[in-house]
Amino acid sequence: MTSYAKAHTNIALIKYWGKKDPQLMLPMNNSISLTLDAFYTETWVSFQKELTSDRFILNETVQDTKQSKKVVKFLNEARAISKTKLFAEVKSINHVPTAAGLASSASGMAALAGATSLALGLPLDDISLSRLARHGSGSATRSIYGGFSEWQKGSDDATSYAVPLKEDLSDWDLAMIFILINDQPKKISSTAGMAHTVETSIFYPGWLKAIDGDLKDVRQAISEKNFTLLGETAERNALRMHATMLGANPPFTYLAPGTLTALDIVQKLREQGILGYCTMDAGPNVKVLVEKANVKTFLDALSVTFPKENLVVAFPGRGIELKEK
Ligand code: FM0
Repeated sequence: MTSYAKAHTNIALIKYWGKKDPQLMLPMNNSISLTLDAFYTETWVSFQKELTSDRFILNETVQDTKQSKKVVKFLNEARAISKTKLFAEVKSINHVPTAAGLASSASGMAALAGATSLALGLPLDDISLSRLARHGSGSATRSIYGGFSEWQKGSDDATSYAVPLKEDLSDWDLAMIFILINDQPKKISSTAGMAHTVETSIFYPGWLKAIDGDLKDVRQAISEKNFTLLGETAERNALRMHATMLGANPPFTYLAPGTLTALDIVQKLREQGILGYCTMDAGPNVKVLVEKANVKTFLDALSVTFPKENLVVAFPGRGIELKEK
């Protein structure tokens, strides 16, 4: 029997940046994200007596030991919880440019947690799935849900998971435009980048000091459907996260010249009263939060500078789907 899961990626409006406990994957701060329909991962998992080690096949290519490391680490956690010794075959199709800062680990690890839980008979409620996904990747906790969700940092394994904030967005016409500036895998993984930042950045204490205010504003914006408050807070929070990296030693940045060009275009539109707000993750790509009615105006303005095929429009997406196949 093969178990199947499909999970969409999410983009954080309040970022997760830093671990308090790398072993348990507990974050320094809560984060809030929007799950999107455009990018997702499909994963098939089967535990088989015949296997003598785990096998990971990504986009129809067998992965070597190094490429399979995160998946095997996750499977070891799942085996420990379910007390099985069987190895698994994991097949994934990633409908996301891998490791380009488009949060493929979020959809990938959420789908892996879902399909593995189904295969091993582990609990399938949202909180259990979110907790298990956390062992794969922090951002994956939030991809269990559709719409907006918040990862509550918690204080131990049992209390660190995401909860839905607003799953049904049929009454709010939001969209996110992805500007693909570079789809090459990044040089510094988000895991390594955040660890280095927590350890060395003189701005990291400032990041933590501001987080409660940013969280409060985004929660309020979501409950009131206040687009301006949502966007302003998200952009401010993203830039603060990127500032922590500039304050690290040695300093580093994921931002590229194209990132700043995109920020500039969006800011100029805002000056004309056409509202959009930017957020960037551990990569140079920019995601612009807009209202659906303005998507075309933004695409027209951005396509003067960026190739049309590098602009992808996404809408709020659904939570994880599980199936026995
Ligand atoms: O998504 O070390 O989940 O909140 O994307 O695997 O737990 O890849 F901008 C960075 C994603 C962090 C913000 O970190 O790291 C966010 C980020 P892991 P992830």
